[in-house]
Amino acid sequence: MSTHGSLAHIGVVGLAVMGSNIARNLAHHGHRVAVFNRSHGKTEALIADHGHEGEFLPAQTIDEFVASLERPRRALIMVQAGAATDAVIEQLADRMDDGDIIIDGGNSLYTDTIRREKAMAARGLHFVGAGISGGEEGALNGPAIMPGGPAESYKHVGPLLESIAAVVDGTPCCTHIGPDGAGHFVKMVHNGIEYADMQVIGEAYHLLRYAAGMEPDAIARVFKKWNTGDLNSYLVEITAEVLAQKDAATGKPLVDVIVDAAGQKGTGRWTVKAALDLGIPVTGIGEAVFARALSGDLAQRRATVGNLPAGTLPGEVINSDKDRFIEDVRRALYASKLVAYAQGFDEIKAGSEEYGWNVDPRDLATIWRGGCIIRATFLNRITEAYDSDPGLASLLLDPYFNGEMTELVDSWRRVVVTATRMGLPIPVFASSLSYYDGLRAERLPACLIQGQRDYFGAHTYRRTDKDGSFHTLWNDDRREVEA
Ligand code: NBP
Repeated sequence: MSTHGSLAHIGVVGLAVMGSNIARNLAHHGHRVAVFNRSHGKTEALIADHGHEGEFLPAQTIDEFVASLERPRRALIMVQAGAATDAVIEQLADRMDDGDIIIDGGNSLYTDTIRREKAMAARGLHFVGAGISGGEEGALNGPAIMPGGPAESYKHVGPLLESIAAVVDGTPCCTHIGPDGAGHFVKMVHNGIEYADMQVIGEAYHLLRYAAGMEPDAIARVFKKWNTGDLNSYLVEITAEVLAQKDAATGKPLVDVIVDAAGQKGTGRWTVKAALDLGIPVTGIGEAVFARALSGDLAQRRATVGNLPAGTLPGEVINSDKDRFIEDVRRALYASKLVAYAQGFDEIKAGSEEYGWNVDPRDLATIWRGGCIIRATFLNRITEAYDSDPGLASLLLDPYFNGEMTELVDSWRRVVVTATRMGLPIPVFASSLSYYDGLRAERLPACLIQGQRDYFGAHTYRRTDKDGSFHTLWNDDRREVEA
């Protein structure tokens, strides 16, 4: 029921799919929620369809909306990221007072959040950039929430946000991540990991389909089984559902009638751009973003399919030991996924150091266990890993994951060899294995690259046997001089 006369605990601006579901979620948890949308029709639709679910205060104007909030005012923005978010922030800030709190729950770029937080702080307002994951279903029934911003404001928004978040083992999937852009940065990397996770699942499917010759129904059963073990996760669970789905119009597996060109909205790309700036190799996420780009260029693919030589190496016959191949693929998937998470956590660590956020990796593994798209049982293991060694140089060095790798690596290599011989694309399986071997390698060809750089650009190099920087006089008598 709408309640007039009392002030709202929190307000939501932007009532498209995410905002209206978050507003309903808040109302379901006993909060009185002011609601406002630029075009009033969405506000009317929310109240008409769901007004009975709790206490809503619908506003026709932004003035009415701000006036309906108790102090300190808390306004959650759920509008399109970018210019729309800036416009709404300005409208709110113009009407708010010292100590009021603006929460941006959209998928904003963390650098925008840093800028906005600074601008709002200068006006005496608190600004909380909160990453929210879980799509529309999560928004309604319990998302994972990653709020950044001043610790002080978390006292006012934390309990509210925690009350609507998913809960795992009694712990809400929401915690204060760090100052200014920390929450949106972490949400961005979460989405990047999601890209890699989806791609490795896709590669596993592709191998079972085109190397082992299995039908989608049978592969669905394999994923269902995998979901009962180490790979237990939301994404593996829905993969089994999607693969088992039949197209009503043709009777074919639905996956066979879906165009194989993947879309993207940008958070994966942002993760890779930020990683490039920070100098962190997120090869799994990068290859996943590029794999979507390759799939999406249908014109180029039309020109190339069938027109590039595959080579003449005989493929392998999987039929003889299909069960072993399936298990090898499962292990390759698990290993590549571990690498993607290890790289994502490396990026968060680097971002945290660069911006002075002090992000605790244990918090992330804990709050990603529920609500969000990458929720997975193995996140408990990541929490344990950082619990026993908060300064872990790489997740892969944690004794548990290290032990897992011992089990996985032979299968992983076999799968990469098989796929490569058969000409099947496995960008994340293969690049993750190369990354892993790069980490293990005693010597890398970077020594030669330093030599080349010194040759053409006098960039100098360091020696293995003494301190200092050196340069070889390549165009003279090739003596080495100290730089
Ligand atoms: P959209 O991202 O589709 O945005 C639509 C909303 O933005 C509408 O309420 C629209 O108002 C409002 N809006 C726009 Br567009 N320009 C505006 C402006 N200049 N001033 C005021 N309002 C404006 O909505 P969504 O899919 O619900 O997502 C909301 C946020 O949550 C986004 O930042 C999104 O990236 C993020 N997110 C989405 C998901 C998901 O699964 N969809 C998941 C996680 C996060 P109108 O009705 O008047 O046009």
